[in-house]
Amino acid sequence: MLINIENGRGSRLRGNPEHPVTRGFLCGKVARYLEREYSPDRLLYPQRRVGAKGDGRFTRISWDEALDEIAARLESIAAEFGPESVLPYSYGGSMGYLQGGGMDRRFFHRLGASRLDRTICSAAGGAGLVEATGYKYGTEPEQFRYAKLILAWGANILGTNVHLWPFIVEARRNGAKFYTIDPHRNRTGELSDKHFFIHPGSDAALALGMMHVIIEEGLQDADYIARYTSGFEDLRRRVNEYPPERVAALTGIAAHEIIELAREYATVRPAAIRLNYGLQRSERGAMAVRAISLLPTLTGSWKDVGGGAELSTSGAFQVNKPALERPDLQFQSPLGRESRIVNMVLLGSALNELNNPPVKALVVYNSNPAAVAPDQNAVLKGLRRSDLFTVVLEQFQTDTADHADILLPATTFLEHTDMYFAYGHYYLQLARPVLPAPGETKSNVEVFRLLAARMGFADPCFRDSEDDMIRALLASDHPFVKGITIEELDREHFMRLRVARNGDPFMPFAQGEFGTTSGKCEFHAETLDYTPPVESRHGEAALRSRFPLELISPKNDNSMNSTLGYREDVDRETSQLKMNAHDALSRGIVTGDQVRIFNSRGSCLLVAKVDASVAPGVVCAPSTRWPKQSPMFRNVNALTSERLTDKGAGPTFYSCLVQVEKSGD
Ligand SMILES: Nc1nc2c(c(=O)[nH]1)N[C@H]1C(S)=C(S)[C@@H](COP(=O)(O)OP(=O)(O)OC[C@H]3O[C@@H](n4cnc5c(=O)[nH]c(N)nc54)[C@H](O)[C@@H]3O)O[C@H]1N2
Ligand SMILES: Nc1nc2c(c(=O)[nH]1)N[C@H]1C(S)=C(S)[C@@H](COP(=O)(O)OP(=O)(O)OC[C@H]3O[C@@H](n4cnc5c(=O)[nH]c(N)nc54)[C@H](O)[C@@H]3O)O[C@H]1N2
Ligand SMILES: [Mo]
Repeated sequence: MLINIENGRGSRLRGNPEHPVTRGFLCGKVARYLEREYSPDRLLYPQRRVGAKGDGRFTRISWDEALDEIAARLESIAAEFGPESVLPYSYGGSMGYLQGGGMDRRFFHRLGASRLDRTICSAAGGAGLVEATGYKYGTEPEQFRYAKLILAWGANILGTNVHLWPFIVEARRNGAKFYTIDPHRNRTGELSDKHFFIHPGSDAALALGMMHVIIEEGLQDADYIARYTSGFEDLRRRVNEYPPERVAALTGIAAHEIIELAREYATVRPAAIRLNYGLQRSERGAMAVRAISLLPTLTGSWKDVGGGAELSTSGAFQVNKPALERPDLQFQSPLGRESRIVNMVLLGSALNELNNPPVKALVVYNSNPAAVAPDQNAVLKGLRRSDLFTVVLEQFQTDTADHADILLPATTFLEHTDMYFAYGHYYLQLARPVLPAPGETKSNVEVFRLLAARMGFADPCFRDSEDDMIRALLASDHPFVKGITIEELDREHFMRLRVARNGDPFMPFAQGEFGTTSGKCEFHAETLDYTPPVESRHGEAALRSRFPLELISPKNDNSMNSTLGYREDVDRETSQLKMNAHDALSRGIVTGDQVRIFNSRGSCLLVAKVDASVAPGVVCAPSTRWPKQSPMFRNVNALTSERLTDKGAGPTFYSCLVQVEKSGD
């Protein structure tokens, strides 16, 4: 992006017109980022908590006091309980390699702290995609313009991936049809040629049903299958078990629509699928992604420019992560071995139940677990433990920050150096600071560098500059990255990974080359199947009878997870519960009513919006609100569970049964 600076102050942010994917415009939320940059609510000084945990009362201290105290506490906790009693917690605040996973990793590895399994976003889908293709990448966004049929499958393109939208507009101008498959008919669905209301968590069944039709009607690409796949006959037998009538009952999509969709998908060329992470936040999330990702293999669509499928591109960023993160430092820690791994989705249990050793210190940066982690009541209970020492590095005073013992002020991406990967395109990017860091804010890299010095960590890597770290990352022999230099990145700012020759489209599986030992896509039909989520309309009967509604809490168009939760307009949007008239009427609820939404794990208050954007039986809460903006200090994650996905150990935010009632106050 580009910034205009007047008298040392940023006055305008714009997209860079030369960028081949973002092409000169910003999404609505980042276009307003300067409001955040200069917000009076920015955290500017280190602080120590004075009130109770959660109250949010703090007093200003100096950096020396803050760092001395953190170093002393971490040292004494590690000495008494073992270093694994220290848990780092970080995720999506920054997509930068350095601020998101650089000096921090080195620091915690050398300390011997528990390692965090960062599963909260994409782990299930990643596992499913790798099972299907062997890699975590697919069709380039730029090639969608050549498609004649585009399926947005659990992908709110206008809301969460708006830079793909102009390519879809271009395709449609050239006659392409655009369909959405989603339990929520959002803005993207409203603009589609056809919307399929699918029952949450049933996507694998739909994909298997489409395969059934494709194979029964002989619409598969026999040549592609013969050359580049194995196990087709088993697949044929397996999908035989998924006739349209059965799939209709499982998905809520009529049998004739399933048949037409399958025929159209197999015969209109090129056909591109944009699946996104929405559909893998369910108990069968990995299977859903796996089954959908097999569709372009079955039809040979990977051969077409403008065909194939895109879930993520992140697997192409084959930089030298070990050189950045230095996992080898674990062997220099007092532990002298690899430390235990804690799944970030299970933070509630980790804080309340983990033993040998218990979690005694928590260091949070780039994340707001009090808002975004499931089973919020357990998370908050853990964060309120009086024997837990919590450090939070933040830009704003989130709910998590309110629970810190020491709260440290963080810089924004406009104020620090970083190199960025992406999961929606193939450009590696470098950005230098353009604005001065306000107050006493420091970058994550700097904070962990200072802490390492305080704790006497001698390895020279703790004195690395940002540029040293970037050079370490770029020292990769992988053909996608090899030869890209920091000097070139400084000049160009964004560089396409070397996934294809200049000007050529990246066609990862046009000639097979799947990430398996044989290079063939292995269907492995014996493990391909569908069972409904426990928390769904076809799930556990006892649960369903008490909590009959399926709750999904997808991204809000104007939010960035919980990052912008202090904005009034964002708070209004994320305090809604969308309900179908059928479910509202039977509960005496009309638009504007305050409703209580509850299950056995907890409850929260929202404002009903009765419309036709969801089908009967489904409720939808655009997320993620700051809990403290609500009168009950809870958001929808008070309802979501720690149950993990079928593969990848990811969260099941969208497999969540609830009941809704009109609330008294
Ligand atoms: N505006 C905005 N943009 C964002 C974010 C944000 O918070 N706001 N967050 C960023 C992040 S961290 C991520 S991971 C991406 C996510 O990007 P997306 O995956 O596109 O976003 P989601 O809203 O999570 O889910 C996409 C769609 O899946 C639907 N969905 C839910 N359950 C199911 C299901 O069982 N089956 C099907 N077929 N669809 C289902 C939802 O209703 C939603 O419309 O967006 C990124 N971009
Ligand atoms: N119910 C429900 N829950 C969800 C989801 C959902 O769809 N529904 N989505 C899930 C998904 S996909 C994701 S990715 C997670 C996201 O959860 P998180 O990774 O926690 O992301 P955010 O909520 O955006 O919070 C990031 C925080 O990092 C801070 N930050 C930004 N840059 C920096 C920096 O450079 N340094 C420091 N120290 N801090 C910084 C921001 O101020 C912000 O408060 O939420 C998950 N939770
Ligand atoms: Mo995410």
